[in-house]
Parts: sequence; structure tokens; C-alpha cells
Amino acid sequence: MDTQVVIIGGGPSGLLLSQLLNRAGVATVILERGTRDHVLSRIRAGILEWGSVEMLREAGVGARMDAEGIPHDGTLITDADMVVHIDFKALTGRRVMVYGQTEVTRDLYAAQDAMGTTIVHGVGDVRILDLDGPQAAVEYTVDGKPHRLTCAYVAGCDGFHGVSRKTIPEARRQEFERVYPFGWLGILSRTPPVADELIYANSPHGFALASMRSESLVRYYVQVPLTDTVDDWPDDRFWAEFRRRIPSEAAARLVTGPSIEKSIAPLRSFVSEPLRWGRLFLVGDAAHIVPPTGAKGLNLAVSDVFYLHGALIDALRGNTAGIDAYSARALARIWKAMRFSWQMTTMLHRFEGEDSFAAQMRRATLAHLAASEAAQRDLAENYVGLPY
Ligand code: FAS
Ligand code: PHB
Repeated sequence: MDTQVVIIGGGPSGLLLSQLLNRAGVATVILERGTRDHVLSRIRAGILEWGSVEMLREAGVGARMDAEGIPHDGTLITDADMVVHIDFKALTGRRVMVYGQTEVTRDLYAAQDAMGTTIVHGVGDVRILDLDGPQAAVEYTVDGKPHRLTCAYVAGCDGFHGVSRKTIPEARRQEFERVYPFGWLGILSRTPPVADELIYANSPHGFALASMRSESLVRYYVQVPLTDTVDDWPDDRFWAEFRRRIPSEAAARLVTGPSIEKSIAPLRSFVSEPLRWGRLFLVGDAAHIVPPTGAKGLNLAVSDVFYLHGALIDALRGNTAGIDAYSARALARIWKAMRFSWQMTTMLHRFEGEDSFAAQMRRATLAHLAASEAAQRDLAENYVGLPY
């Protein structure tokens, strides 16, 4: 065998899995389609569940996160000028960490380089073979030149558009999907955050999210129709729309500035079952996608890695119980996060053409949340992260 585990995809899933396996003495090779700069240029998640924080520390990549990350003990959920504070700490005893996925990925690349792990960038034509044989094989090209690796196991960490999920025969895959009729237009701006905590804002004009990366770098979003492009949203239009969707008390404090990044992400809920096909295991976005409203995407990838890394270490020592249980075990947590992300999205977004009853149901949900500690605890338990 050329190596023990071939990992397809050099995003957070693949890098974290490789780092944890390497620390346990397992040899890996990572095959990444993009350049490292391209991977690090993508602006994505911003919130880490505390379970993810602990996993990154266990992987030996927590130092910069602990130095630069911002722990948050709560969040604000608003409906026009009604403001509900969800106090994670009081309701669950736990918190979350504000630390961007880009920085997590940067820290993991640095750790993997220090480990001397082979990370091949610019791969193409990846094919995953011999999954039911005594060893698997992965074929790929670099600059048109063919390569082949044999290994004990393959981890499909190649995201929603990767090849791993599609390697499982379509007739053996069961896919579940909900595509939402809107997207999120996100900007980065070197301005101070409009509030100390995140604001998830429902308004008659649509959803907005006030997030951050530091005390001087904000990440703000507004819900936009899927037909919109970034060109439809010059900064002035973004700021005017964002200002009228957040509570007026926060809007009065808003500091605007030029966007240094602007992109539109579509929203979907998606799960593909099973997560295993012989010697292939799906991880993270390769297997599931959540709308970012619940801040679960990256965190689900981390819990998949938690389950799979231990299972692979055991399997390489002869105990296959973990890999046999991986799909069912990971899916149990995935579906709970899928539900929470769908519920947060349904509660906080204005659906085109929704009737007055639907709008009232959203407002009543938020009014109940404002009045019920039990409802707040349910939201808090899911947001800080359900147990692994
Ligand atoms: P990734 O998609 O991050 O990484 C997969 C890697 O595989 C990529 O580097 C890709 O280049 C590579 N790859 C693909 N095909 C390949 C092939 N054939 N061969 C080799 N390599 C291949 N989550 C949140 O919690 N909050 C957010 O605000 C948020 N915003 C998002 C915005 C966008 C536009 C997207 C797409 C996702 C967002 N997410 C968000 C979810 C995101 O953070 C994912 O959950 C996270 O990136 C999952 O990590 P991976 O599973 O590693 O997948
Ligand atoms: C972000 O900071 O990018 C972010 C935070 C919370 C979310 C989604 C995105 O739910």
C-alpha cells in the first residue's frame, strides 16, 4: 500500500481528519483540486461550537484560535424591534467561539505542513476504485500526468461538488433535499461590529445577520432573491437594506465602510445516505449541506471527523466496529442539526409570496421564544452544539 488513508479534499474536513490521524501515527495523503490560495480565499463559516473548539485543541491547532478567537455567551434573535437575548451560558452552561473557517483552515494547513504530510494541490480526474477489495485505489492527474495511490481506506472530504458521493452508485444512495428560494449576500468590512453578540434579524423586508470576525472586521449578510447577483448590490444598497432589517437601536450604532469581500451563497438542506461504501467514507459537505442560519455546516464536518478518525484508527488496528457503525452514528447527529438549521431558516426568512398567515406564524414563533425559557433553552442547546 502506498499509504493508509487517502483523503480527497483539502478543506477543513480533510485537513482536520488528516491531522488527527497523523497524530495517532496513521499515514495519509490529501488530494486537493484547488490551489492553497484558492482554498484560503473562500469566506465561509464564522461560529465554532465548543465541541469543535475542543477538537481543534485536541488536534494541536487551538493556539491561535484561543489567542484571537472571541468566546460568545449568547446571541440576539430579533423581529423588527422585538429583541430576544438567548443566554447560552445561563441556559446550557456552554458557549461558542467566533473564529472564521478561513483561519481554522490556515491553522490546519500550517500544522499539516509541520507534520510533513503529503498534500497534492491541483489534482484532476480523481477516480476512486477497488472499494470492495483488500485495498482501495485512487487515480488522479496533476498537470495531465496520471498518478495512482493504493490505500486501506478513502475519506471523501471533497464537498458538495466533489466526486466521492457520486462514487456510491446512484441506486444505492438515498438523497434528501430542500432548496430554499433565496440566498445570502455576505460582505466583509473593516468596521466595528454593530453589537457585542450576533444578531439574527427577521424583518418584513427579509432576513439579516450581523456577525463578525474580530472587533474590527464584520461579516454581515442579507437575504436576497436567487435571481440577484453581486453586481445588483453596490455597497450603498447593501448598507441601506442591512440597516432597515436590524433593530432600530442597533441601526443607530451601525458604522458602514467599503466591502472587502462580497458574495452570494445559495441555501439548501441536503443529506445523502449512507456515508459509507466499502472502503470509502463521506465526511462534511460531501455528505450533507445545511443552510448557514444555524451555524452548523462547519461544525457538522467536525463531528463527522470526530466519529471517523477514531473508527479508522481502530480499523487499522483490526477492530472494524467503529467503521461499521460510522454512517448510522454520524447520521443520527446530522439529522438533528439538519432539523435545527431548517427550523431557524423557516423561522427567520421571509418566503416570496408567503401569505399573511405564514408571516403571523413566524412572528408568533418569535413571540413564544421571547416569552418561554424552555423555547430559549431548546434553541440554545442546538446552537452551542448537541453532544457527540
Ligand atoms: P469544503 O467544500 O470546505 O472543502 C472541500 C474541498 O474539496 C475543497 O477545498 C474543494 O476544492 C475540494 N474538492 C472538491 N472536489 C474535489 C475533487 N474532485 N478532487 C479533489 N478535491 C476536491 N457554514 C457555516 O457554518 N456558516 C456559514 O456562514 C457558511 N457559509 C458558507 C458559504 C458557502 C458559499 C459555502 C459553499 C458553504 C458555507 N458554509 C457555512 C458551510 C461550509 O463552512 C462547510 O460546512 C465547510 O466548508 C465544510 O467543509 P468541508 O466538508 O471540508 O467541505
Ligand atoms: C458567519 O460569521 O459567517 C456566520 C455566523 C453565524 C451563522 C452563519 C454565518 O449562522
